[in-house]
Amino acid sequence: MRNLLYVFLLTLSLTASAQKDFLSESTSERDARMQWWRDATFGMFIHWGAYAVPAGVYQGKEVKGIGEWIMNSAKIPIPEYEKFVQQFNPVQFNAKEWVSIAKNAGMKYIVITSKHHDGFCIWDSKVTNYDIMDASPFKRDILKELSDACKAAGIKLCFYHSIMDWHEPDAESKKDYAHQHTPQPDFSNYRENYLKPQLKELIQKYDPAVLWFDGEWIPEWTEPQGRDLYTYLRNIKPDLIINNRVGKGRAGMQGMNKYKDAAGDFGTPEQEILEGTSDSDWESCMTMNDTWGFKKSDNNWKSSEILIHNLIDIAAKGGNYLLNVGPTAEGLIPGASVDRLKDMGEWLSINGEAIYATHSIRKYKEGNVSFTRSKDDKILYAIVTKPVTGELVLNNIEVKKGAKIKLLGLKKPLPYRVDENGVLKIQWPETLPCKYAWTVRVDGKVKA
Ligand code: H79
Repeated sequence: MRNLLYVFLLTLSLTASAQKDFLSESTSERDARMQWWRDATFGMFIHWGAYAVPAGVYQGKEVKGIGEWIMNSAKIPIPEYEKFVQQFNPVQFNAKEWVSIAKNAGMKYIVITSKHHDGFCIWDSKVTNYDIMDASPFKRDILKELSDACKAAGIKLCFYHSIMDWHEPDAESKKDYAHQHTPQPDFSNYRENYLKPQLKELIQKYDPAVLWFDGEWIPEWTEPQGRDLYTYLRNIKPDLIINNRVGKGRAGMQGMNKYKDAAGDFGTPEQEILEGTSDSDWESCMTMNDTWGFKKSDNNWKSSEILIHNLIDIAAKGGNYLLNVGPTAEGLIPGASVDRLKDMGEWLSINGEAIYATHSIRKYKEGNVSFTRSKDDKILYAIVTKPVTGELVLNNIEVKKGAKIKLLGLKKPLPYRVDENGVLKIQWPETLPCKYAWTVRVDGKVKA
């Protein structure tokens, strides 16, 4: 009897110590874990899966809405949608080329859809046959190839993973997003014996730096389940970063948490940028046109100028920018995206100092000028987003006595004066080193 009691207590303590409570870590532990992500500032989102095959068209008709939702929007039955999976054969896919497009754009991490809502898995999964090896003719492990290419290039690889799943019968939601009608879906079976094992597999095989959840709004998913999943995943990989869609904290498309202590490490504004700075970590995910997954009819591309201005606005407000590409069914990133990413990379090769590893300032903007500051607080960056004629006038800047003011990309310092009212007046150069926006580097700060 006594022995039995010992065995019982031992088991109990082992179970308790095996599951560390990562939900209540200290600020310094959290800061250390988040450091690379905060410094990175700019990442590439990739939405890629079988939806690239229809590319927005079903039965000869254009389907409204975002490309990766076509299964739901066009009410495509599972066996019909599986035909797209059977045709998914992106023979032109070249992981090294994608990674070099991201790297040359100045992006420091990639978040790709391991599985979107449609349920199709683009890695070699032992948990399901609905994956790239067993259900498609391609039979190449996309995530493995990307993982190798990212490692070689020093880019962090991360996975978007949908909690909602329109293919797994037990994942079917009461809200019936995909119109499949399983008689008695057992969501807990899906969660414990499908979702969690797949995520464990992803971590063990490819060591992702971030897991980026989505589709958490189905009523079957709860905050306690989110907390359980968060704890489960960080017990597998302690320094893993996880977005706030792991639980139920997210307040709609605005993306920040609606209650305190919600599970997850950062807020996720979608297709929008926060109004101002925040005390929480956040990342705006946005498209370059109007779809995430490739849609052949969508040519509504944002200009390079808008994309660069968004990056500046986000960096000044202390967030990250996760900018999406939707590759084709052949495996190519659309040319329009590649062109814009090249422009962003050129701009960042001159101005990156003002973007990466900088901090935000409460008064982050004055007119057309956005501010960031170096971590040691010694350098102020004033990023000018509209052409200037004559002098750049800044009302609220304190310059260190005798300091030189420089424009990033130019050798010679810029002449300036501080007038009797303390207004800083900088002579604007005739020739500029780049297009779209220009950074003035000042030894100084924004006045309190
Ligand atoms: O993967 C991309 C999209 O497919 C996915 N998120 C990005 C990153 C996406 N799914 N849905 N939407 C975007 C728009 C849907 C919003 C809604 Fe809701 C879902 C409206 C109601 C449920 C979430 C919860 C937003 C408001 C409440």
